[in-house]
Amino acid sequence: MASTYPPHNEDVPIAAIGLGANLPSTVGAPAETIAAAIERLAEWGRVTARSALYRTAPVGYVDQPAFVNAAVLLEMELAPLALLDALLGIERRFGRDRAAGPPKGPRTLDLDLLLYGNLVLDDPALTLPHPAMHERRFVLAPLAEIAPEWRHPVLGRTMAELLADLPTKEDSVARISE
Ligand code: PH2
Ligand code: MG
Ligand code: MG
Repeated sequence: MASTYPPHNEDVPIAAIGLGANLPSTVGAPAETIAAAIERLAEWGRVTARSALYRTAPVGYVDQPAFVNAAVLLEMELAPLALLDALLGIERRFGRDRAAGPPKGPRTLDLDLLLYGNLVLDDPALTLPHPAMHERRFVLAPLAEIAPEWRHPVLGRTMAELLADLPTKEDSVARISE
């Protein structure tokens, strides 16, 4: 069996989750929402690593406030689609309304399932790895901080390598916490 990164109990799957927010939520400003969302994630499993918070320039739909982004590793017993349901439930608890606003537009909380062990999945409800993760500095900067050696199961490159491969745009992502 191919090994996953980081080393962990082989019986318990590990997921990488990207967090993002750029509107105030029911608990406060984006940085507070992200901290509170990580506490909610810890109710579903063991948060084995969490990145710093990053202030990031909006990508895709550019006429919106800067985002706060982060990443965590979660060891848990949930199957991928059950974990996705849990993430959507947490988004709703922080006031996310998927029907409101433009695609890729402002949001109170976005929880993206980026990686689930070495699983490659093409399901109408969930694509793994997350199909755009390797193109996004706001995803790779926090994730490479906590899982630099985790190898993308399709591209075969580690998170650190994928980050280094991105075109330089030094001002698009800035670390704002320890
Ligand atoms: N999320 C998006 C669209 N654009 N830009 C940044 N900087 N950070 C995000 O999390 C983000 C984005 C859609 O999910
Ligand atoms: Mg999302
Ligand atoms: Mg997203």
